[in-house]
Amino acid sequence: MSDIDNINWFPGHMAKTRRMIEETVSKCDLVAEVVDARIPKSSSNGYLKQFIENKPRIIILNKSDLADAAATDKWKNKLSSEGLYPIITDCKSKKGLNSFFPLVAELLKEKQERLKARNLTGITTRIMVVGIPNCGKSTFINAISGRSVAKAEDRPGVTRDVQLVHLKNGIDLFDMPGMLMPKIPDAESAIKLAVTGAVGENAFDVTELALKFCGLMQKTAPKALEERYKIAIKEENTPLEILSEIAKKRGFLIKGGELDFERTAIILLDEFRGGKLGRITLDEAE
Ligand SMILES: Nc1nc2c(ncn2[C@@H]2O[C@H](COP(=O)(O)OP(=O)(O)OP(=O)(O)O)[C@@H](O)[C@H]2O)c(=O)[nH]1
Ligand SMILES: [Mg+2]
Repeated sequence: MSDIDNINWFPGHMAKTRRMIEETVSKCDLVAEVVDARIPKSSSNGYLKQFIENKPRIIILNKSDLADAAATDKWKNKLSSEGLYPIITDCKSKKGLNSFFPLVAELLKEKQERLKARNLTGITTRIMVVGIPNCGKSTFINAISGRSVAKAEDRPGVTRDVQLVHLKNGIDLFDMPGMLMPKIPDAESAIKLAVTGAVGENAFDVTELALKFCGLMQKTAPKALEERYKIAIKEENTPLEILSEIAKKRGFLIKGGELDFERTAIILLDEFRGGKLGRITLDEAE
């Protein structure tokens, strides 16, 4: 188990994933990048740009049910202004999915017309679905295809190979394994990726991560912790004091009456991931 600052973000299978993405992109008409709406910046694989050539790039702001709605709208505007094509989705309740196929049709209209002019009709459209681990790529594919075709589970690293999914409307989707960038740009992004579930649980110490999460929440959304755990957070509080308060309120003790930090850490991260702390966006759209 390593320190969160020393996680190996790019294990061997990611190099393989990178090769698969490089190979698949050349076969595709467009790229759909799924990002976690709670962390649109930290979960966007800027690293992908170099592979994506000039294909149109749809950004799927997924898990929007867990993110702050106003913040997600801001992100959508920001991404649009950057020449990307964002949509907002919640694949659990299937919200926002209706806008996907019309957007694809619009983006590929010229190409289709060129093909039609040459009498080349009935050609399959190919879309590569990429993103960091656990952001919901496979769930998205299942939701828009209306079938359970791609394996999806609540842990990173579920999809390990490219999976081709044929849809009835003449579109082929490539479900790709999740990929992180080889170097996470800053410590805060690393914490955000770990707390939202993009990195395997065994990669870091859970109590240490929860302490960093307390520090992050103190800065970004202290009210969410205050309301959930009925505690008061002051600016001068340390992360350890915050975690201690949560442990006390929940009565998490180990033998001898000491606070059970590990149990508190597990519950805190679990509750955040499950949306029990409310809808929280950790990346601000500047
Ligand atoms: N709350 C919420 N959960 C979602 C949403 N979309 C997917 N999930 C959950 O996120 C978890 C991961 O989903 P997957 O579809 O396996 O993610 P993936 O990106 O394919 O993951 P890898 O294949 O491991 O890279 C599952 O537990 C899904 O149910 C969403 O919009 N909202
Ligand atoms: Mg998957």
